[in-house]
Amino acid sequence: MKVNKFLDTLIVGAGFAGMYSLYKQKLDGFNAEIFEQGDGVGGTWYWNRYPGARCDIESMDYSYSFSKELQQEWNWKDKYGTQPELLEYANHVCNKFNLKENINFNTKIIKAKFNKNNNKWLVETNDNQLIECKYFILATGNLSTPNTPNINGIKNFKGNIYHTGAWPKKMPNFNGRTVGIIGTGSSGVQSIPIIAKTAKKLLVFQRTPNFSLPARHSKLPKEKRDEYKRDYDKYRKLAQNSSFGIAKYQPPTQSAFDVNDEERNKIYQKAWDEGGQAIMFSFTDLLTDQKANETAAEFVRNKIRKTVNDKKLAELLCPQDHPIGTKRLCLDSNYFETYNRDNVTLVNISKHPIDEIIENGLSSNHSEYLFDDLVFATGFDAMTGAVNAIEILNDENVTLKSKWNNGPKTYLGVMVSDFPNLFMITGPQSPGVKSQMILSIEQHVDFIHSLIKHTKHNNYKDISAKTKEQDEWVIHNNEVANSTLYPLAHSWYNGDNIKGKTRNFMPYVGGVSNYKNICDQILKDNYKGFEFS
Ligand code: N01
Repeated sequence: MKVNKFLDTLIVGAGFAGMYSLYKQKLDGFNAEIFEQGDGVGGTWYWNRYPGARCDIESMDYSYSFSKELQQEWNWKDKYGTQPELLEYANHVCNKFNLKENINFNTKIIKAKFNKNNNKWLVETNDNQLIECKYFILATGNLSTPNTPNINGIKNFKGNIYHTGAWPKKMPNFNGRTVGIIGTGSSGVQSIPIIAKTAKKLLVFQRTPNFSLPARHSKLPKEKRDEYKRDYDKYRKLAQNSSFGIAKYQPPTQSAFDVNDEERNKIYQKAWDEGGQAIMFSFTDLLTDQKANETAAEFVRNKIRKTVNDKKLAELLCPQDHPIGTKRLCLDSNYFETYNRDNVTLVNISKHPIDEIIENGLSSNHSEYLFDDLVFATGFDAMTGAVNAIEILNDENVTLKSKWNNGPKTYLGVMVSDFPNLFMITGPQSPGVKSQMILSIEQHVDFIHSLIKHTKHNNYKDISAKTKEQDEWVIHNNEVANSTLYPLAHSWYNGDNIKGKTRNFMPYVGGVSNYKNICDQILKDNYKGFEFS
C-alpha cells in the first residue's frame, strides 16, 4: 500500500492535549500533524454540548499557562467556564498559534502498527490514508468514548435519543415534551435542572445517587480576574505544588477529629457556602479514614434532606453506597431543588431495573414510563476506551488492547513497554483525571516532549519504557490507591461502569506535585526507566 504522508509526529485528537502537543512540536521544528474525528478543536468541549455543560474547576485555573500573552489577553466571563466559552477559548488558541494548518479534521485513526525495520509507525485512517510517522502521540482524552448501555429494545424507540457526551450542535427543543433521562453523574446533575425548565415533564431514572455540592456559579468580576492576572505566576505555582492542581485548594493541616462536632460543622458550612469542592479540602483524613469521611458525607446528606421537600424522595437522593469524594464529585446549580418541581419525577431503578426500551418509553418489572425523548447521561468508557478503539499493534503483532486485557499497565501513564515511540497524554496511572486537567496536560506534554527531543538529538531510533520500571510504577499506583478510600466506590475510575471491563483503579492519586517531582527526577537520572536504541 502506498504511504500518503510522512511525518515526524502524528497526534491523535485536537482537544487541549493535542493542541498543546502540536504547538510544542511545531515550535521545535518537528513535522507534526493532528488527526481529529470531529470537525473542530476542543475535545471534551466540542462533544459535550448538553444543556448546562460547564467546567467544575474555576476558569482562572482551568486554562493554559504556557503562554503569558494568552493568559493575559483572554478574559473569562464566568467563574466556571461554560461549554460555549471553553469551545471559543479552544478556537482562539488554535487560531492564535496557527494550529489549524496542521490539523486534519473529520478523520479518524483506526489502526497503527510499529515497524521494527525502520522504527516507525504506520498509521491508517478511516478514509484509507496511510501515514508513516516516527512518534505517535495519543491525545485521545480520558472521557471521550460515550457509554450507551445496551438496553433491550433500544432500536424500537420512536422518539429522539441523545447522549450528553455526543450532543448535537443544534440544541434540541424540549419545550412541551416529556423527556426521560438515564444517569445522575456530573452530566445528568448539570443537565437535569436546565431540561426541567423547558420540558413539559422530566423523568429521571436513577440507579445510584451521587454526592453533589453547590457550584455557586457567578460572573467573574473584573477585579477578581485582574487580581489573578497581576500575580498569575504565583497562582500557577500554587496549583503546581498542590495535590489536585488547583491553586486555592492547598493541603489541609488537621484531622476531622482534631476539632469538636460544632467546630467541624462550622468548617463544613463555610466550605459549603463558598461552593465548589472546598469541603473535601477541610481535613487531612477525608479520603483515608472512613469515619472522618462519614462526617462530611452526613453533612452533605443533611443538606439534601433540607433542600428536598418530600422526605422519602430526599432519602432516595442521599448517597449511601460510597464514601464522599471517592466517585468524582458533582458540582451543581439547583440540582436537588429541581426535585421540588411538579414536572420532575425521580424513578428509582435500583429497586426496579429497566427491562426494556419500548417505542414510546421504557418499562421495568414494576411499571411503564412514557416519554417523547430519551437522554443518556450514562458516562464514558473512561481512560482506556479511546485508546482501545484504535487497533494498535507492536512489532510482534500484539495489540495494546490485548496487553491491557487485565487492566492497563503503563510507565507513568505516558508509555507502555514493548510499544516504542508511542506516547499517551494523561494516560492511565497518571494523575490526569484526578487533577486540573489542563495543568496535567501541560506537564505531560512537556515531559513527553523532553523524551522525544532527547531521542532525536541523540539520533536514537526509538525510545520505550522498561518493563521492570513499568511494573514497579503500576504496583506503586495501586499501593497509593489502596491507602485511600477511592477503591471502595464503584466508579469509572476503576472501570466498574463498563460491563466486562476488568476492575482496576486507574488514576494516580499521589498528587500532581509528587508526580511532577518524580517525572523531573527521572529526567535528571538519565531517563531512568526508559531505554533508547
Ligand atoms: O458519567 P458518570 P457522567 N442503567 O459515569 C448511570 C466528567 N464530567 O457523564 O452510578 C442505569 O459519572 C450511572 O449509574 P450508576 C467528570 O469527571 C465533568 O455524568 O452506575 N443507569 C450514573 O448515574 C465525570 O465524573 C463535568 O449506578 C446507568 C450515570 O449513568 C465524568 O465526566 C461534567 C446505566 C453515569 O455517570 C463522567 O460523568 C460532566 C444503566 N445501564 C462530566 N449505565 C464537569 O466538568 C450508567 N448509568 C462539570
